[in-house]
Amino acid sequence: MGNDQFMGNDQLLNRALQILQTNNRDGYTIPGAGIYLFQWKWDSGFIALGYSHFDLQKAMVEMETLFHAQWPNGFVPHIIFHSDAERKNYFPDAAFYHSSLSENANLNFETATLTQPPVEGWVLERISQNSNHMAEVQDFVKKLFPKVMAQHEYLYENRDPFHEGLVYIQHNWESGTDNSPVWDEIWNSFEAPEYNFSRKDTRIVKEEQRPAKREYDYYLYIIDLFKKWRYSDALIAKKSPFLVQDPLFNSMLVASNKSLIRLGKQFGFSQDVKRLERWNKKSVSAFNEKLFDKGAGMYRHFDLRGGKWLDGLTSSGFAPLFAGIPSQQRMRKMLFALERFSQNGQYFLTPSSDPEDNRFEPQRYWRGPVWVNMNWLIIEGLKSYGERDWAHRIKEDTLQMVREQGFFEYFEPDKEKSRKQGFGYGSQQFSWTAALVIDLLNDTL
Ligand code: 9WN
Repeated sequence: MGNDQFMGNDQLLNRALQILQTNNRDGYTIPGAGIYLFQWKWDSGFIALGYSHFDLQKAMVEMETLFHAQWPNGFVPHIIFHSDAERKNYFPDAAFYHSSLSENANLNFETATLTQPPVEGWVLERISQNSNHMAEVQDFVKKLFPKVMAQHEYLYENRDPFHEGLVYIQHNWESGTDNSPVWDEIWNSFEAPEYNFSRKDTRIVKEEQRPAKREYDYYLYIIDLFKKWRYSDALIAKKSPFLVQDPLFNSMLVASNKSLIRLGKQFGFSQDVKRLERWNKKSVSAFNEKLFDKGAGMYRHFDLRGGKWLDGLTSSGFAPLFAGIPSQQRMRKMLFALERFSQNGQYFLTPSSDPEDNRFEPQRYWRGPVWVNMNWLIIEGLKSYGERDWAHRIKEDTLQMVREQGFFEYFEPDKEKSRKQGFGYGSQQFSWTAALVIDLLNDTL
């Protein structure tokens, strides 16, 4: 850890390669030893992107394994519990999710019953680009295209009850940003019972870096409600207290739509291209109309149940940059918001939640620390707008943070503390940190 302060780029790269090798299992990659012992959906996307720079075979297998567990209705679960041996080491486990209660479940796999941001479309396109369009990779893309398309169809048909072009998430775990302060308001809107269970995560990671126990009660209770409704999307849309149009999730959908449109044209999926274009046009305009907060200069979460924005600004509100959603003018406003998140350079970009919010906690998971995957999305977004200096700044922040703190899951945002402390938070050899550092180091930016 301390040594990482002196790591040059070659050492960073070697360390990243080692981590992916260590975390690689039979056909998939665990996010982090000890704590995340199975395959996670959006992790696999970032990890496959990292592999595509040095082992295309692994990149393709990672994605194929993920889609083996896809449900017949197009839904892709966020955890695939491949290993029976590790079952006792993660909670909630497959037994708690009890996926067979759903008439749509894929009974060949033990899976969770929630999903995660739909990154797969743009991941496929980037793998294809990184392979220089090699024939074998083209075949892989053609094979996976309909599966990714089916996921988008599932989302537009089941997660958009008012046909707005924006899909909702039904659980905080679907956002990828589990204990973000934006959910607090929802937890305050209903009562969850106290669950009696033993936390597995806090055996590995300090309690103050993880969500609070009381929050877990809410996370579990919503799943229990879903079980009562046999995971019917229609009942969930009608009754569940948690129904949110999340800017990160919808940005990933739009970015993937755009990639699928380009890939679909290339590979002759013309009917699909037409549908994707229709969906996407609607999504982008609803996104800009409904989720942009002019005062804050960034995008917000919309609570479909409460009929208003959720309280709080988070790094998810910058993700639309990655999908090319804001106009140039809006993008420039977002730069001011980014600067504010850095607190005049006191913090590495991009703290996961607003440092001026009194709920900001720099060590606790999605309530303050910096995450490499969010930075990577913002860097790529800024590049696409021609904002190379900004992109460069966030890339340098990211690499500096990893050099000083190590390949952690999430990072201390305060630059001075980072230098002195020499470690980050959460899992210590985290796969997407490694995979995305590989991608960043391959970029000439
Ligand atoms: C629940 C695996 C996952 C990430 C999420 C991150 C965390 C899981 C957990 O770990 O969530 O899905 O047990 O805390 O928040 O983004 O995909 O790395």
